[in-house]
Amino acid sequence: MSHASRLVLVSHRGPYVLRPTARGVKRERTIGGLAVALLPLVEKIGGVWITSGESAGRYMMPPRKPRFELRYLPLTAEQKQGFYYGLSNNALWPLCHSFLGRVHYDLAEWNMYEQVNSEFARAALEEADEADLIWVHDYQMARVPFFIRERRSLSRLMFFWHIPFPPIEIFRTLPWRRALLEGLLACDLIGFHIPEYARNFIDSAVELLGAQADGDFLHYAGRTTQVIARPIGIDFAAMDSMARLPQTEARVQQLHGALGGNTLIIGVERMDYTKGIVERLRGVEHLLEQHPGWRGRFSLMQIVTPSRDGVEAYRQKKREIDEMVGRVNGRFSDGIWIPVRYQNRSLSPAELVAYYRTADIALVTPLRDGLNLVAKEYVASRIHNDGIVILSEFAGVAGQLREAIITNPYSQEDVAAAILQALQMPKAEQRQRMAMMRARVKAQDIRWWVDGFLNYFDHV
Ligand code: GDG
Repeated sequence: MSHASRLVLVSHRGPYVLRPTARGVKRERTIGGLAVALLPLVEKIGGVWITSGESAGRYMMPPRKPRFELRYLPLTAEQKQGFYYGLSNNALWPLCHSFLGRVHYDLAEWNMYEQVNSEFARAALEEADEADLIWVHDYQMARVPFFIRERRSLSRLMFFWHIPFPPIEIFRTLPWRRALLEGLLACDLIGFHIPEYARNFIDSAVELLGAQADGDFLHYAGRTTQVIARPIGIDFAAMDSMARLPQTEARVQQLHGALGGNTLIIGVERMDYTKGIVERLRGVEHLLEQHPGWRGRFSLMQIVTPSRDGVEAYRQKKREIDEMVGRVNGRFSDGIWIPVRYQNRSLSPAELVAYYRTADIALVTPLRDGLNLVAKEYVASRIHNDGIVILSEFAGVAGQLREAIITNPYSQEDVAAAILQALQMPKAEQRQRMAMMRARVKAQDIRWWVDGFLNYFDHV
């Protein structure tokens, strides 16, 4: 990106939630893939990040060493309900993850989505001039590019879609499918994690809008948009260094002591029905049932970070997980050993890295996941080159982490077999597989990912 231009980021969630306290405003890091990935970028190159917040405001961040400006746009209660809980969480999220049974379409919610997207577009135009690069993120903001382009045709516009883009036969159920596609096609460049999602998007644009496809270019309404696949990376170097800190080492030793030599399997996710937590617990249950010899020899540490608890589907899923943990522990615990250790809270980054380092196996079995950063973070934390990743074939990251044990999360037999294979994998094989995964996660890190987008405008 040329140095004369600034970066204007637009996303529903930002890197911090600000909470007013008696002693001023307190900032809390948000949890979630997008915020974790983009913060190092904007801290490095500067610019403005527009996100939604409880009240309007602008803050230089971080306060002591300002690198970028954070601008909050407030949503009214009605907007939050219609745009966020409604259209984003109850329509687009299940639609894109191919959970058609959970989809709920409501015109009033769509209208609210349009209204909020239009407000974000206006804010972006207030921050950016024509030389600046506007980078819009994720499914809550699909109409923003359209509203920007409508008001200023010469904007430099990119989009990254963080979740899956579904096959056309699923996507076409969305009543506002044309508007959503037109929203995105107002961009110069649209990125998806993997080629399958890019292909699905291109198919939909051709079939439902009559766009002309030419390789990875789409021509529509007198404009050309490039569609690329580039899986998001993590800050490998930062994760690797954190894993090597003396404090991390001390915590790892402490955790090992508490485990008494048992194998530790770790699962970390936001509370979400797409993450396959209940199905995974069934896999563990099946294994303990079929292979009693493994009872008492391993534990699953399942961390579930609270998320979207304003949505009934999420509250219900939490109840189901609570019950399932209780059932497995009730059936198999011998009073001292418990098969599932469950934490329904979020951990500090330092604590999370210590868990990654302690765990012999990472169990990452979403029913569908745009990419999945947890698997990459686990790999980056494995500084001794050992450890095993069990990965769902429906996580976008499966194409990159090919040396993982790949499993079908819908099958308890398959998940149980994958865990069994991991429990028995010799160290030499672990090291061979892990070394290859580490090399790839390191080479395709967050900088690699970002460069693919920021360099785009240098070449056109
Ligand atoms: C979306 C897409 C795509 C979780 N619990 C804690 C914690 N986390 C952090 C993890 C990781 C992030 O949250 C979760 O990222 P994922 O990629 O696994 O999943 P989503 O939030 O659904 O993200 C996804 C991503 O966007 C990026 O494009 O990969 O497919 O769904 O970074 O570490 N972090 C801390 N404590 C926790 O308890 N500190």
